[in-house]
Amino acid sequence: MKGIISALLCSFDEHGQVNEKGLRDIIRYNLDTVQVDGLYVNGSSGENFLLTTAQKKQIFTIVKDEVQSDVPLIAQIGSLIIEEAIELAKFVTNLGYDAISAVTPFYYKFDFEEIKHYYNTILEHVENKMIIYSIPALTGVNMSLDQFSELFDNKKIIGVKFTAPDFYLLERLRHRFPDHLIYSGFDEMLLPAAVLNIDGAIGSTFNLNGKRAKQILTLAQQGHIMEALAIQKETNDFISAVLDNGLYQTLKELLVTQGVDAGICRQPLKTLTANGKGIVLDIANKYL
Ligand code: SI3
Repeated sequence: MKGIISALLCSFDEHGQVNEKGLRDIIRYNLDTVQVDGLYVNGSSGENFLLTTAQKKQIFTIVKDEVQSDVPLIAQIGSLIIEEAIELAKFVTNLGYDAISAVTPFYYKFDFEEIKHYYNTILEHVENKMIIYSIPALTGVNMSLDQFSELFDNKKIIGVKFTAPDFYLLERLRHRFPDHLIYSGFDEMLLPAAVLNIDGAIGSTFNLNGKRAKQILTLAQQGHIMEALAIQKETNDFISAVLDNGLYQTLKELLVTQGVDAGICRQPLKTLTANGKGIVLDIANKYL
């Protein structure tokens, strides 16, 4: 489960329903055109926190059916409702997902004991491996090196998706846990993370830009930092244009320009205006 892993986008129709054909198209684009090393399903990019339990299960099922065993699959099952997290963890484990992942519980400012209890409770109910999903900017949960270490005491917790600009902590984690899987989560900071010897990266923009991301990771691993930096610069020009126009909406519309039926986002995420779609065409012409 190393390398460049797409945080999979999902296609929704104008009623907010999963567009199965569109989702299969997005998966095929990731596997056949971008050639990513794995898929992270129902993360932020999959609009997970806007989905019903039934929709989450539908997406997990379609992805496994389309991918089979071609690349590793990680299922994000985290939920504030612990019963839902457990139900989804069992569901994807039965489907054959290679690992589960759960975002740190958020909103209520849980203390560390509560967060640890959350992970350990999920894992008591399921025979699968867990990747912690740490994204402090969105959850408000900042964990220290020692707290990661306490979580890693549970042998089923095999790694972390580290989505934070804290390279000191990232280096300390890498040094202390050489055998855990450490993924970078901010695509625009892939190179500095790669220099710290991460195992891979999980990100939204890889649905389109995964080839450049792979080059950055490989060049950094080979010590060709300046070559990697040139590709990171081009990547960041792409990412900043995407962010300025609306992240997930723009990524989906970019897929549409490539013939992929990527649909629209679920409410309350906005849909692109005609002007926004025009900007997408410019981005596509420049970077795809
Ligand atoms: O689906 C996911 O969980 C992710 O894509 C997480 C990933 O860290 C992304 N974060 C968010 C909030 O979307 C990044 O890939 C991010 O979109 C990218 O670095 C642009 O800022």
